[in-house]
Amino acid sequence: MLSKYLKKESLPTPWCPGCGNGSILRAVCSAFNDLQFEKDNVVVVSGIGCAGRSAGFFDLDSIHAAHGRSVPVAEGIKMVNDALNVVVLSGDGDLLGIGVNHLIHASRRNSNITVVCFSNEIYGLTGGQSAPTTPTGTKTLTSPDGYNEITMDIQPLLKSHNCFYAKSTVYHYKHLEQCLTAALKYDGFSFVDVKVQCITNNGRRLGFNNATEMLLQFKENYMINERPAFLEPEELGITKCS
Ligand SMILES: Cc1ncc(C[n+]2csc(CCOP(=O)(O)OP(=O)(O)O)c2C)c(N)n1
Ligand code: SF4
Ligand SMILES: [Mg+2]
Repeated sequence: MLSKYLKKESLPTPWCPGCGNGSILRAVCSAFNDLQFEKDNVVVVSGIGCAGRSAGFFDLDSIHAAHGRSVPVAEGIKMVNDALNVVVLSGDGDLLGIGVNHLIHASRRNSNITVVCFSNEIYGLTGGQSAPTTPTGTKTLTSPDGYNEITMDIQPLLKSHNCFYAKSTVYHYKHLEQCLTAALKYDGFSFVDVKVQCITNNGRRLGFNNATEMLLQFKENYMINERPAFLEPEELGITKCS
C-alpha cells in the first residue's frame, strides 16, 4: 500500500544491502499515507548523493536538483504553488555541506517546506569522505588518522530561527514516522535529522562487521525524550510541534 507512492520499476532500489536509507524512504511513504497525501499534491526534491537518489524513486512530481541546491528548488516550487506539500529528501553532505547556505536562509525565512536529512555522517556516494557531520576523531577516507574538525550541530542554528526541529534514527522506526508526520503537518520550516547507517563506505572502515551491528549502535547511543525544548546530543525527539 505504501509503495503506491513509488515507481514499481525503481524497486528494489540500487542502495547497498544493509543501507538504512530504505527505512527512511518507507517512513516517508508511511507519513504521506497517514496524512492522506494524494500523489498530485506532493513534490519531492533531492540533491546529489546516495540519499539524493530518493527523488527518482517516487511516482509523483519529483526533481533531482544539483548538489546542494534542493532547498532553493523546493522553496521556488512552494512559492509558485502554495497548495503543494514540498518535501526535500537529501544527504547530510548535500544539505549541511555544500548546501548549508540555502538551509540557513530558508529556515530564517520560515519557508513552508519539510527537509529530511539522511545523516550517515559521511559523503557516502563518493566513497566515505568526511562531512560536516562527521564526529570529531572518526576515521574516514579523507581523515585516516581521525577527523580533526569540530562537528556541525545544526539544531541551535535552526532553533535560533524558531523552526521545527526533530531528530530520530532508523532503529527507532515508529518514532521516525511520528517525527515525519509532525514535520509534514507543521505550518512553516521543518527539519528532520535522521541518523542512518552507511555500512559500505562508513561502517566497514569503523570496524562494524555488518549493518545490523551498525543499526544497533543507534539503540545503544540514543534515547527518546517525549517533551524536549532542546535536544541533548544523545536525545531524539520533536522540539516544536503545532
Ligand atoms: C558541485 C558538486 N560537487 C561535488 C560533487 C560530488 N558529490 C556527489 S555526491 C557527493 C556527496 C554526497 O554526500 P551526502 O549528501 O552526505 O549523501 P550520501 O551519499 O552520504 O547519502 C559529492 C561530494 C557533485 N556531484 N557536484
Ligand atoms: S554507499 Fe552507503 S549510503 Fe550509499 S547506498 Fe551504500 S550503504 Fe547506503
Ligand atoms: Mg551523507
